[in-house]
Amino acid sequence: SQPDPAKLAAARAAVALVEDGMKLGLGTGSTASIMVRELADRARAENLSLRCAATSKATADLACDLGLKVETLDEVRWLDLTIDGADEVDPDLHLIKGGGGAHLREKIVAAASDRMVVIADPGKIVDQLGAFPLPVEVLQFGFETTRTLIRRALAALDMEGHDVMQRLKDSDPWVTDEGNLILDLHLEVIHDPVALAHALAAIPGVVEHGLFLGMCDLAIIGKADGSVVELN
Ligand code: DER
Repeated sequence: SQPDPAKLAAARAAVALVEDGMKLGLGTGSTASIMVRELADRARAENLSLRCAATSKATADLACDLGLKVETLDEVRWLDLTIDGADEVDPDLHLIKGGGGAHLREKIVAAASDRMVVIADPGKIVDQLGAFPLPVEVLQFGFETTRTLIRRALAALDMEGHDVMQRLKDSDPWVTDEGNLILDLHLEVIHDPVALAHALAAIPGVVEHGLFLGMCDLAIIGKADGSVVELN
């Protein structure tokens, strides 16, 4: 099947930023997967020497299968550039990520990078975050306690009354690469992402939330006609 033209345009523009010898973070999701394929093609065509750290087992497997050199983040240590997708991008380049269930490793890899570039189709652009359910990675131990503490934290922020749903894969609990669970917070709109991020991070059973604040340096938005718009 042909890749989505908007996602392909964004992926190609991001891959054009890659220089020989770079250490790269490879994102997760459908847009990032298109990027990995484009990157592998370019690396082979130009005989680029690259070192890559992946944000999920799925991305690591794909990159390896396509001939890219994938190492652990600790082996690569620090990255020149991470290219990843997003579920929502707001005007401040704050992101919601985690739709693919990989936001824990994605945030660590992005934090270990000199530059984070997001690639997305126009549907990801929002005025305010929150229409996309906010993913929160949660330990299995005390899962229901953590869900209760999240609900209390939302109430304290006048955000009560919204669904806090466990993510399922088919009819079983979704389990992340790290063996944790995911709760999706159906908040509709997030007026104060910074306050929400701090409140969630303070809850003991919360491993990581999908708000990426101040981490994205450039968003490349692809269009169906093959053009791109750059937001920074
Ligand atoms: O899970 C993630 O963070 C992915 O990057 C997701 O946000 C974007 O996935 P998509 O490119 O398939 O829309």
